Amino acid sequence: MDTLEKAYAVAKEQYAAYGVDTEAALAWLDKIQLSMHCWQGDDVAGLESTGEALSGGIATTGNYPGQARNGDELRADLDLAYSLIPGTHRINLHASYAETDGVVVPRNELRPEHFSRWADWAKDKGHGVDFNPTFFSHPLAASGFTLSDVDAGIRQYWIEHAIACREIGAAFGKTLGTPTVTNVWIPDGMKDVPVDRLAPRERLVKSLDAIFEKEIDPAYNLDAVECKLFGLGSESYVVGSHEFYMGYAVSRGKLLTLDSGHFHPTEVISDKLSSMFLYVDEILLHVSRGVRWDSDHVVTLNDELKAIAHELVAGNFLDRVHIGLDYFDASINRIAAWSIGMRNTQKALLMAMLEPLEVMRSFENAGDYTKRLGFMETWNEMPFGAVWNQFCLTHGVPVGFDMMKPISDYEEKVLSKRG
Ligand code: RNT
Ligand code: ZN
Repeated sequence: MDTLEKAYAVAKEQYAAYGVDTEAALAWLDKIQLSMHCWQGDDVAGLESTGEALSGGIATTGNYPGQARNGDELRADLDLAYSLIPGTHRINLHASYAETDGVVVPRNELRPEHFSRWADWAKDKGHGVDFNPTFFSHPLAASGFTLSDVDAGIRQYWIEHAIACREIGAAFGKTLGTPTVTNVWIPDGMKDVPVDRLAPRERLVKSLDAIFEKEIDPAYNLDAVECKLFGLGSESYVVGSHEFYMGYAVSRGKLLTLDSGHFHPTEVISDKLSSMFLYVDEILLHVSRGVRWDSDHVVTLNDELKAIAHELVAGNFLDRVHIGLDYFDASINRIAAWSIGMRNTQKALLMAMLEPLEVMRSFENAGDYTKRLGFMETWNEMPFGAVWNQFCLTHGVPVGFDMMKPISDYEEKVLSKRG
């Protein structure tokens, strides 16, 4: 037995002493597919080749070499990232990643065939696809408004775009045999204090209702709506706030998207899950990490990530949640950024799956909060890493920092050669 195997054997016994079956936890984690966001690979640039700068109050900073410049490069980079992440996972695409061979296709005219390369690749590699209409980096979003714009023509363009995207989502879902979650996030908002907070929200409700008017089989496409507190340049007012979409999702039976970077700095989505699951069937997560004014740092294994995972497991919500990642860091190797965030999300889930909930609940239910705290704090000393390493080993992916080796090799051979 080598060191890692020995460590796992000992860890297994330590967990078993608390009634925790590590093999069952590993088998459970195996069932969880995460949706990896394509946009980390090219700094949210997209493939439309219209030369539009990133807009919508989101921004990437950094100029680390190796940004993917076309679909083939992006897919090659994604392949490497997936090879470092245990299990098979989904891909989350934006409409701006259409491949139209140099022809500029208006976004309201996008069709499934503009994504055929993605569909072929996804089918070949076994990735389910999730999708997003792109309401930014576009001249018709230059006012800072899209679905809630005062101009009916602008609203109509974006309504048609979102309708087209639901059809594309459904086509992916049908082809791949797994429903696409199509997520609507719009940047609409104001830098300074508005006079009228109501009218744009009334317009947004109407636009969304028009988008969702046609029923689509949930076996092919599921609709989600994503709120935000503020963005760069929309500091004073965001039309699609939390209350707005919470009400919309509940009243219309849509999925609610909770992005962990979209709330006040001390406000956490882990505390929202048990409330929202009482009122919506399913939730889409955008796992991210807010740092001061930025909502999109690479996901680290921090307290909030662990808390989110705990809530999903303890509340038995894993079959009602779609876990997507959403961040973009252009200051480090982008493949590492993907792998680190994905692996961390899996680690947090595994930690939660290894918790002896019965034991922990018994202290709480007895009102013994001293023992509850004592137990939870000493539980941190458990040999979690040995169980995680076992998961990596059985999936044939690198253990620990060995993950960096193939990334460094690829950086030297491929990424450093990109202009
Ligand atoms: C922006 C939202 C949104 C985007 C992606 C690119 O704040 O989080 O989800 O990050 O759609
Ligand atoms: Zn998001």
